[in-house]
Amino acid sequence: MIKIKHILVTGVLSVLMYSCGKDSSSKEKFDYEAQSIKDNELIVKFLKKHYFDEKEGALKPLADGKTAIFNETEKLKKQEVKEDDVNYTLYYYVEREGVSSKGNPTIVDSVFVKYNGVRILDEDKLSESFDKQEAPMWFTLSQVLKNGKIDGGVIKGWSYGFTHFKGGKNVTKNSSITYEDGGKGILFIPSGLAYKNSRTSSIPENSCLVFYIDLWDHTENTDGDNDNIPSIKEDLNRDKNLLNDDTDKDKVPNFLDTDDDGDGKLTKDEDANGDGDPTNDFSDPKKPTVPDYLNRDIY
Ligand SMILES: [Ca+2]
Ligand SMILES: [Ca+2]
Ligand SMILES: [Ca+2]
Ligand SMILES: [Ca+2]
Repeated sequence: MIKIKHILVTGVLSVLMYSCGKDSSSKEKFDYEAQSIKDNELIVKFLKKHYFDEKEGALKPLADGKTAIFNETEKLKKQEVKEDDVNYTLYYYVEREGVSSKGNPTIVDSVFVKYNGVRILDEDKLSESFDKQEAPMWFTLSQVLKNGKIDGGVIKGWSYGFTHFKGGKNVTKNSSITYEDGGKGILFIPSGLAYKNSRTSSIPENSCLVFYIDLWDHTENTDGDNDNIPSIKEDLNRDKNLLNDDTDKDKVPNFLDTDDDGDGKLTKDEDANGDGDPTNDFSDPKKPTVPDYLNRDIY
């Protein structure tokens, strides 16, 4: 009798463990491509069933005499993006592009923004706000170093989305910072360019997000590691992925690495001609096209 009980217990345990194992392996095999297609269908349906109410600055269910946002072809644009071999479509609505003479931020610049984030619950409905920032705040659109570790930074939908807008005019008087005519619009972000199949405290997995955004300003040529080379120029292979450029293979990507070739001399000091720009110094006659800051033989 006791023996049979023992066998039963073991049997139950192994089933539990097996199903745990199965769960984690099915998570690894998550079909991002299928989710991307599903998300795109949902976003398109949503765009066809809503219009943008300019007075209230909000998306509303389509009503008589209104134009679905999907058909506002002058203002609604899309960007095809490839991330980890999966194709995504990001939609963005440009209510106002912005007037800043600095032009558009790059995917790695820092931006000064206000926002309100909601989720698409279904094609007919948005959630309540899950995150709202009414006073503008600075964000870097790339990953950042936090306590020596690489932090994921903002969602990819933001990195790409903000590059379609410009900041405004700084009209600050007294102490309260104010900008006029900054970029203003809406980002429609598939889950794969947001939190993917993981959840946060306020957002379930596989959520398509909608952000009402105001871009007030950005830092031109944001330099993530202060080595006098703008982050965007440390994307050596120009694939818009800054994480796969690591010249000295020290697991710190160049845009966050203060000594890119690992020769012990800081990149900002590998500036033979002293013009403050380490990208135009080529001291090695054997490697005339390799700048000193990427050449271990020169230090
Ligand atoms: Ca660097
Ligand atoms: Ca160096
Ligand atoms: Ca130089
Ligand atoms: Ca060097």
